[in-house]
Amino acid sequence: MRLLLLLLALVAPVALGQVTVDAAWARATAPGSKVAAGYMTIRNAGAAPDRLMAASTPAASRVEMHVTSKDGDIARMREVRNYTVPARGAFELKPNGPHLMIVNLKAPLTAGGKLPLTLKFEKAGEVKAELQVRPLTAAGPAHNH
Ligand SMILES: [Cu+2]
Repeated sequence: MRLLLLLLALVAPVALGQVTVDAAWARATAPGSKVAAGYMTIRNAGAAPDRLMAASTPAASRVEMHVTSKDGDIARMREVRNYTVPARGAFELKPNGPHLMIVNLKAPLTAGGKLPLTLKFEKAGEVKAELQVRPLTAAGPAHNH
């Protein structure tokens, strides 16, 4: 038993830092709009699920986690408290699906620009990401709230 505890103590720190973010992007903001949706793939190489608990950027007042559901032809969004990233798996944020809602941008997003994000995970802690801003016409439906 003591040996097992010792092994767990040695293994536990290695389980941290297993979360990475891939292909993070946002669409350029429409004229006059102060909101943007952030998309990315969050990968968890760890043996346990992790949860995204919060996200923030210096470029906006706040970042919310939204999910989308279809109500007939209308896509409806609602805020959730966290996203669960499965063990040895990925959680995908994409148009018509879950997305980070970046609210009250201090400046418009323009194609070719970048937006820094800090993601806070329950186990992995803080993970930095950077959204690449694509043209407003980038594939996927327009994002209206
Ligand atoms: Cu939204």
